[in-house]
Amino acid sequence: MKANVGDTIKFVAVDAGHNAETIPGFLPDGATPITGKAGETIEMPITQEGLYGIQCHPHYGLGMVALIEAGKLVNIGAVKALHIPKKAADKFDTWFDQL
Ligand SMILES: [Cu+2]
Repeated sequence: MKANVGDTIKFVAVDAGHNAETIPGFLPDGATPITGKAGETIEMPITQEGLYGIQCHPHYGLGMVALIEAGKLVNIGAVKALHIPKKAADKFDTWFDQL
């Protein structure tokens, strides 16, 4: 999804079995990582331009991820170089093609 610097993304918990947290290294320099607990609604301020990768930690390996695009893709090289589980990486690759 697209966002703008200054926005706040709200991950609304609808099930106690999931969380939302930033994937390590998958956010722009200077941005603040988030780590939601399972079943917790959490907000993430978009403070920097770039790509933000979000995982549901228990289901990361199953490909439960999200991508937020804010402004210029300043960190696309860095995030493409991350080691990401196959099913999640396949999703990101599909989304990268659509940027
Ligand atoms: Cu999950």
